[in-house]
Amino acid sequence: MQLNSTSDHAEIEARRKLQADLERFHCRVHQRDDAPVFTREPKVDMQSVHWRWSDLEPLLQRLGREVALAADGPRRTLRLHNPGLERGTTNTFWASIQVINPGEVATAHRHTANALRFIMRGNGAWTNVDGERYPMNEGDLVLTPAWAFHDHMHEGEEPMIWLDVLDLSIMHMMRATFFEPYPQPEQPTDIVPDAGLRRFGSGLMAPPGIRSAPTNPLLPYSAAMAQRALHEAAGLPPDPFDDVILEYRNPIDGGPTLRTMAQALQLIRPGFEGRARRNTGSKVYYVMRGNGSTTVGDRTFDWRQGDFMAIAPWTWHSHRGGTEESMLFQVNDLPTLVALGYYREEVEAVS
Ligand code: 1HN
Repeated sequence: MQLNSTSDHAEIEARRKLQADLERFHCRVHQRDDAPVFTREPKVDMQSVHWRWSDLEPLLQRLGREVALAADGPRRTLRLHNPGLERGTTNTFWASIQVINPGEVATAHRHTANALRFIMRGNGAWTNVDGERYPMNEGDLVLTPAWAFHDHMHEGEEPMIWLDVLDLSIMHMMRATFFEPYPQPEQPTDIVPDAGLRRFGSGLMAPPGIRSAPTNPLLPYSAAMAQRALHEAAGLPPDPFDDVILEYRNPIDGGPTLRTMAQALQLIRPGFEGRARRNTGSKVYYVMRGNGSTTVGDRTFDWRQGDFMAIAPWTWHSHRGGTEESMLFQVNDLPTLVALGYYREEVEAVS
């Protein structure tokens, strides 16, 4: 900072003295050496990270063998930790990989955090969300909206893993953390099974008269449904950034599945060279199959099946196809940014 005159020094000194007098009234004035309140563009602490399946797989096997799943305790999860943050995968949400062994029950509880599960490997587990019991098979998405009771049980033969994403950092920042165990380890199942799926599962037809609901009443989005839709969309002209991409939607209002986090499924085909874009908000990708690369800032992540990537806010990123067709699952916090009026994006100019 340039100091031009003695009056500048006097003013700085006056601010310091004023501050000292203000402390006991719990007030402050800005000091010239305070960190600025505003920056022209976001200053981002979160880092963009690439996690490789070749590193994760042995760690997951160890976790499943060596770490017990206690009733009423935390889930058995490997958290994808962001080195730029104290906690979490991005600045708003946590992504972890949950391991459940045959015969185990992850006991029932609820919390204010919105959650989703995306099944990575294995078959034969069930989740019960507020009395609706849904199978969890590879590629399925199941939602657990805020404050819904949920428990999971595994009736299959082999260990299973799935991705859990929870908006925990938003919940913490809002000082809105509530948690409650269910009185029994498992919830009973509703008399009419799968009510939400029966009412809204087609996505195109629904009982008459329902125009709104406090939260998305549809909890499961099956792999078969989502992948069929994506392959239909592959017949359209490619999206310049994402090749082929569809979002999972709330069937009542067409909005995102959860209030804070959106999910999408994407195909990236060999030869695709996506344009670069940056936006406020953060994303995590899971590579379901195939290979390709994503340039993030000045780095390139060469990804393949089973890998994860986190993209930090306001960071340029673009995708490129590999040697095989790839399918990626994505979670982002755009609904939160949009709801607050903070969403921005900038796209690379066409050359
Ligand atoms: C949680 O409750 C689940 O219910 C999964 O399965 C992962 C990660 C952090 C905090 C709570 C679950 C979680 C979690």
